[in-house]
Formats: sequence, C-alpha cells, structure tokens
Amino acid sequence: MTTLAQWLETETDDAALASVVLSMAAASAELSGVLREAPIAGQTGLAGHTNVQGEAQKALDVISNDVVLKHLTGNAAVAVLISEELDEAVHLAEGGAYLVATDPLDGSSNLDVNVTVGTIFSVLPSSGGLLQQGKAQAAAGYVAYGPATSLVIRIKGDVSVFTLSAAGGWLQTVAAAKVPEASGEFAINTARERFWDAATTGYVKENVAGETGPAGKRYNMRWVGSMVADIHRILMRGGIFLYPLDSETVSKGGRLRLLYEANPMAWLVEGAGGRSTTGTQGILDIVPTGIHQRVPVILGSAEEVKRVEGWYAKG
Ligand code: FDP
Repeated sequence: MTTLAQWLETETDDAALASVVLSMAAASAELSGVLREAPIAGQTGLAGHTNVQGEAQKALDVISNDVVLKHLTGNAAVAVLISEELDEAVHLAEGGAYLVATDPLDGSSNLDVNVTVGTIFSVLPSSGGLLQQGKAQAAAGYVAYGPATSLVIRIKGDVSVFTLSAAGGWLQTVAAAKVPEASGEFAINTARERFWDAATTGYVKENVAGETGPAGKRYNMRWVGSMVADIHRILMRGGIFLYPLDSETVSKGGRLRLLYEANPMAWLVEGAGGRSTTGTQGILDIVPTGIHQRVPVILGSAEEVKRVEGWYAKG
C-alpha cells in the first residue's frame, strides 16, 4: 500500500510543503491516541476558560492546540500558525515558506458522546500574509477521528485518503475521492429553520417535498453536527452541507470560520469534483478581513449546490 510519504513524493517537488503535511499528520497521529484514551484520563470536561470566539474551551481543545503547536514549532518550513484556539497568529520559524491555519479539534461539542471529531488544516505560502484567498492554498486537509482515523489531503491534484494503521503508519485507502455530481442527501441544522433566509427555506422545502415536489426526487437528511464527519460523508458518497447565513448569525458573518474550516473544506470538495459557495460567492474567492472571520458555508455535490445558488440568484 502507498504510504503518505510515498504519495507526497509523487504529488510535490517541494520538500518544505511535504514536511508541513507530515508534521500535521504526526500531530494528528498523536492526537488520535490522546482522544482514544481521553475518557480514561478524564479529559472530556471543560477547561474552564473561553476561546476568542467566546466559546467554552474543552480540555481537549487546549491539548489539541498544544500538540499541533509542538509539531509545527519543530518544523523550519512553518513561519506562522493561525489556530481557532489562539487569539493572535503565532510567529514560528523565521523565513519559513508556509503558514498553517488550523482548527485543531473541530466538533468538540461531540466529545462527551464519542462521536467523530477532527483536525482541519490549511497550508498557505507565508509570502502572501495572514489574509489570503482560499484559492491561494498550497494544500489542505483534515483528519477524522472515527472508527478509523482518516487523513484526507489534497495538494493541487486528487483528494487522497490515508488510514492510520495500528503500527502508526498512514496507508492510502482511497487514491482519488470523488463527490458524485448528484445526491439525495442534505445536511443542515433544521432546528434553526426560524432564522433561515428565503433561499435556504426554499431549497430545503423542495427537498422535503420529495418525489412529488419540484426537485422530483426523494431526499434523506443526515446531520452529525461535527463538520469533519459531515464533510467526510459527502467526500465519500456525496450530499450537500449547509451552514448558511441566517438572521441570528448575520451580525457575525456566519457560523463557521473561513481560514480553518470553510477554505480547507472547499479546497477538498472542489478537488473531488464538488462545488462550494456562500450562496452568492465561491468560498475560495473570498478575500479575508480577519483571521477568525466567519462565513456562510454551502458545499458538496455540484448539482445540489447549483440549486441553492439558483435560489440565492432569485434574490
Ligand atoms: P463545534 O462547535 O462542536 O466545534 O466548528 C463548529 C462546529 O462544531 C462544526 O463542527 C459543526 O458543524 C457546527 O459547529 C455545529 O454547530 P451548531 O450545533 O451550533 O449548529
């Protein structure tokens, strides 16, 4: 089986970029072990303080951030780290060619119930500064800590999936993930329906109407509430994920973060043949205004994303 190191040799001539991916993979392999034993170690509770987003930090949020920071600090190619858990960007190796933006532990509200969580990361050239469009990414990926630990990674070509073996190696289990053009599965937090805009309401109503409605086919809803798990399902078998702008999140710009959630996931989904948008603009085209900026996120099977865009185009 192809190892991550072998795949990197075929994907890039840039040893510095390969080393950044390997550092994130090493951090995630360590975190996989930490998460597996967290309930035994009593580490699933609150850490007692809040992060920059005003959310309560779990002990594991803090630990995950420390693990990622430790692995990247040892890498001369990493000039800057932006993390969901850190108010400011951290400057690391002077002259390092890359910037890493990460959500070290996404879906952490699911930790207490042993549901899949993940580490998301985006790699950008450090020469472009802190606020770069998603299309400038040099690589992006996530690690899903589920029944198996999966690293999903893309440089410029195909989206590849590696599984962490018991011996600690990353072995390729999918060479080129493809998001099917069409799908009958949608993922959205329907408890927020009263806040939705007309486009979101219109699209979801059509889906719920099924075969006899305007969409003319039956839909099923799937919502884990852990972005990594929801996007992993879409990358493996299609579907659409929506965290749109609604009347409650409008003042913040959305719910999910651009630099370390929306951009890396859009890079992966588009690389697998899917599509991503805020509703009115491609996610990878957004010019960031802040390192913790939030944006609306709609991504997945192209046909479904285009239907949502059609609703937004109605104005
Ligand atoms: P979490 O706060 O648990 O880290 O990143 C934010 C996120 O999880 C996503 O993983 C998930 O899709 C979303 O929040 C769910 O948010 P709500 O439960 O507030 O809808």
